[in-house]
Amino acid sequence: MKIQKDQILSCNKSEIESHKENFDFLSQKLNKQGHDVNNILTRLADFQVAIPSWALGAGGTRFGRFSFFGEPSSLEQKIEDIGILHSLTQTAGAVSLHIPWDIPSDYNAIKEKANALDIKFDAVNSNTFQDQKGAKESYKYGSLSNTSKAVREQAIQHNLDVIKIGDKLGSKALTVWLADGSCFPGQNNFQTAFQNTQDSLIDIYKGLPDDWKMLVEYKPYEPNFYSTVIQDWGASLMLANGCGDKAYTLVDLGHHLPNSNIEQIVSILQLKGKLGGFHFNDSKYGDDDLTVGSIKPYALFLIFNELVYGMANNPQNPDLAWMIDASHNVKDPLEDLIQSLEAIQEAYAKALLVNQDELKAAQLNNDVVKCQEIIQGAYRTDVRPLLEKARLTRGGAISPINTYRALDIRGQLIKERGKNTVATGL
Ligand code: LRH
Ligand code: MN
Ligand code: MN
Repeated sequence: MKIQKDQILSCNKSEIESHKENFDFLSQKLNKQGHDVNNILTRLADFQVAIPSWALGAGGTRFGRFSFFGEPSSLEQKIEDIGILHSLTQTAGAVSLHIPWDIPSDYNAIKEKANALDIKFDAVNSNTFQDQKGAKESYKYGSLSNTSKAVREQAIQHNLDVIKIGDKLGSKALTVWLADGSCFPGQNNFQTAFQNTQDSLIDIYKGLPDDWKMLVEYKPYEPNFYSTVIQDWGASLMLANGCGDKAYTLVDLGHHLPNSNIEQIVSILQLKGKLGGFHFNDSKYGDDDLTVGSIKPYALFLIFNELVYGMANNPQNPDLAWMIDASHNVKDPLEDLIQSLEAIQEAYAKALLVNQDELKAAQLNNDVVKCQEIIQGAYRTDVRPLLEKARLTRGGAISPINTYRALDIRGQLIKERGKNTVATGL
């Protein structure tokens, strides 16, 4: 299933008038304020976010899973779904694979398919949080941190294998997330678990190609509920530093205790040149993996404000691997991803409207009220016409959700793939 350009064009027809009106009004206003609208549009169009291969099927909880039907049941079909997202939004130009959930069977065919749809292979994710079929050792009590050398070696080898798979596809980063930890006090020796993890990561790092990055993801709890070995950015940064220059911290928005100041974490990691990747989602309580921007859009904007500052002022920090890490069980996964992509672009566009020079001057004058006016002035601007324009100039949809529904994409996928499909993943 592939959306044709003229299908999008014809859907755009009914929206073009009002888009033009709204865009002209906004761009005139922004130009008057001294913004370079064309530059903002280019930056929006250039901002591509990877879609995780595990988010294309309806997600589940441990209590149940309700299909949306027509879900992709092979990697090929997942790439096709990302192609649909990309042609509508023009911002989903990459895929992030989770191994072994999505091992390509035919590398050339997969690469050709992705290439034809203008999709790149972003970071590859290893999985040592589940036991794999036929595996000799079990990860029940941890993987890279395990007290057993044989288990650690198996987990190290898996990560090395994932690098090899990613290398064949053109990926340039390995993301390591560990479920390792303990459920009860006294179960683990914190120091031994941490040191084992460091030593294992160093062994993986040794197998990393020169032009690759290793991204170390942290998370405070779940599935372990008393302690997690890589529980926060401090632990991740220590481990990354212990490996070397090509190792970085990865921030997943849902992996923080309530009310953590994520924008400050992001800012300081960039200052130190150690922010390597980002997983977008939203949450009310924990690692809820809800649609980006659905719960705390202001927090997302504040994070983007720091990211924009860092991208402009911290050349010591590399380009980031951006990925959506959201998945749940009440929305059509493609519509959900469209909403997430929109929320990311919206927060980014608003952050680009913050006048950094004025903000710096207000900060130097300790004009606290002015600082807040500048930040919130940008946040309160309705930037959606900018997003529409950025998509439109690339042949995308003015409204991706409306077009998705008007073209009855889910209906067509069901016709093509059948009802009883199940995607691999969570
Ligand atoms: C863990 C996590 C990590 C995994 C993904 C499936 O909660 O955020 O990034 O790889 O979910
Ligand atoms: Mn994540
Ligand atoms: Mn998570």
